[in-house]
Amino acid sequence: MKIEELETPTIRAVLVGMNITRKAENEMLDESMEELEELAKAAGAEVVATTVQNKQAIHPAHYIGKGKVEEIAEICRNHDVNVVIFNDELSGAQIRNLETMIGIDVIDRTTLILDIFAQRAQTKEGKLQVELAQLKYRLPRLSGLGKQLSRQGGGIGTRGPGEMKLETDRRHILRRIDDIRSQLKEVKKNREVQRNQRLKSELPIVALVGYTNAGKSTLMNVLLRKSENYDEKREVYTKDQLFATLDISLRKISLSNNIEFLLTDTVGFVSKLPHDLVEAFKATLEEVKYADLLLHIIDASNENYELQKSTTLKVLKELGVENKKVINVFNKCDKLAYDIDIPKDENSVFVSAITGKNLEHLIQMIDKGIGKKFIETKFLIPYNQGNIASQLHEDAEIVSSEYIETGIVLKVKIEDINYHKYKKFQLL
Ligand SMILES: Nc1nc2c(ncn2[C@@H]2O[C@H](COP(=O)(O)OP(=O)(O)OP(=O)(O)O)[C@@H](O)[C@H]2O)c(=O)[nH]1
Ligand SMILES: [Mg+2]
Repeated sequence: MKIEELETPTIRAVLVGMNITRKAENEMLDESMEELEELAKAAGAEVVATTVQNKQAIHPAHYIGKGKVEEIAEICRNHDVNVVIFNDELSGAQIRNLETMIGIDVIDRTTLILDIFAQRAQTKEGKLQVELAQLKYRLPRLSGLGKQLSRQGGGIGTRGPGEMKLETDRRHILRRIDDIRSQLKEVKKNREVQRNQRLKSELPIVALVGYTNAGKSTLMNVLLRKSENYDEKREVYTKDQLFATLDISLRKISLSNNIEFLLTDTVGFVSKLPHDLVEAFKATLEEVKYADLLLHIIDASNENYELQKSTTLKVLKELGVENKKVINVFNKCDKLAYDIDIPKDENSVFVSAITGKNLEHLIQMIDKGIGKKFIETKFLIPYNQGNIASQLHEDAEIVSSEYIETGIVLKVKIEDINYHKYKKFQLL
């Protein structure tokens, strides 16, 4: 027997969903509950039971009806359950009431997702971002979290940096939030320096985006293996679990026929991704903003792939990058019972990162996507960079110019290869 098995007590969970009638999104409740189960597993819990209540409206004090609460309390008593996980966000008061009525810990979907992120964060930046999101989520719920705050580690929802500090007062938390924000500002500065160096390299940037577990990191490794500068140590972590990747990674890919680009791998998305988390990860995800091309990886073998696809598009919109050029990469086609050809739509391709099917075709599409083309965009050139402005006049066709306080705004038509030189001046 492995020691970890002795040390890690199993967390046994009951999942609770709410089907509020006449709400369009409830058509997706089944998918959402299945996903909640995956999330619970990803946090290390074993799901004992799942229950859904159909109701016209939520109960303000305990979210679900009293009868349902009693039913859940009974299941928990009979099956040694130690946490009840709700599919929707709960208020502090609702959590407190439910915990009193059921007698064990109650958490919501957001707390669960934040918990997974707290477990997975590796880098200093990732840890700070997750802690910030956790604190911001807990702050308005403090009055309801008396029980959770007095706990130390252990179960879901109590992990994560800063747990000890949460036992002190609200002011302390606010101070900690300020402190994290300023630390993140520093990290951001460093990131900008690195980014400017990268932009100078003039290589186009391709970003992998998509739902968690779609195969983004696997695809990155496959492209790395085809790359001339392949080094096993540069491979990224992949696993059949939600949120395997939390930290951004960037790799140079050099393929035959002079196809060269920088590839970034990012955190995956999930439906109802907590707003605080998206906010907290915006800095990391900013890399996506600077991408020339997005590869939207979709797990074609997942029966909910349409929902997953639209969720990703929603998050991209929230990040303000919905207008980027995108290739829809339908991955895992080896798992499909039927054989799919490349769709007629010229921006889509079916691939398998595992068998290598259609990868050459994808590479051709990437090449085309990052190849020579004209871009219409706006640059803001500060007044003290007159040489840049005059160089730009040579490299691009100036459509219009406008003088503002911080510099000159030039609307230009510029060839792709020249565009990279000025990208850091782009007005986003
Ligand atoms: N059968 C099959 N499995 C795949 C394919 N691509 C990826 N996988 C598997 O899918 C799982 C998830 O792959 P990852 O590359 O970690 O997925 P990801 O999109 O990076 O996920 P997150 O980092 O969690 O957002 C792994 O177990 C992979 O082996 C594929 O083409 N076919
Ligand atoms: Mg990944």
